[in-house]
Amino acid sequence: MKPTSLLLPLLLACCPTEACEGLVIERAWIREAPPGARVMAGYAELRNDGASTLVVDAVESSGYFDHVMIHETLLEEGRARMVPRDTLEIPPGATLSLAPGGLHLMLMQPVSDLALGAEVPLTLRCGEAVTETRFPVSAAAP
Ligand SMILES: [Cu+2]
Repeated sequence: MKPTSLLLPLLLACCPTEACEGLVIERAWIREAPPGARVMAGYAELRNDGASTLVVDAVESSGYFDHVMIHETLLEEGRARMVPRDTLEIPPGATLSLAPGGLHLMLMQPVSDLALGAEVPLTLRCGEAVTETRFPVSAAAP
């Protein structure tokens, strides 16, 4: 057997994508929405246990949502307005809260209705690294 034919299966099997360095996701949840809702909101606490600033630059939920945006709710002249954000930055040792009334994940166009208790896989990207987690659909914060 030629060395190259030995190497190929190894290359394919090896190297799972690295996780976002130091990222710990806690208290994740997606707010329950009425059937037919075109958008849902996801919340969590993102802690950086690593030594350098974490930059989450994309969030995906393939098979569950068409796309996911990072939003921030801002209060301007007494009115709440949602503004898209490109990234979430978490300094070392810090915890960033995604919570109602502030930063949140805007989960666009659910592929199907998600019942209370459903576990939705989400992928957070930090450059080349990815962290996969599950957000339960819930009526209130855990
Ligand atoms: Cu939003």
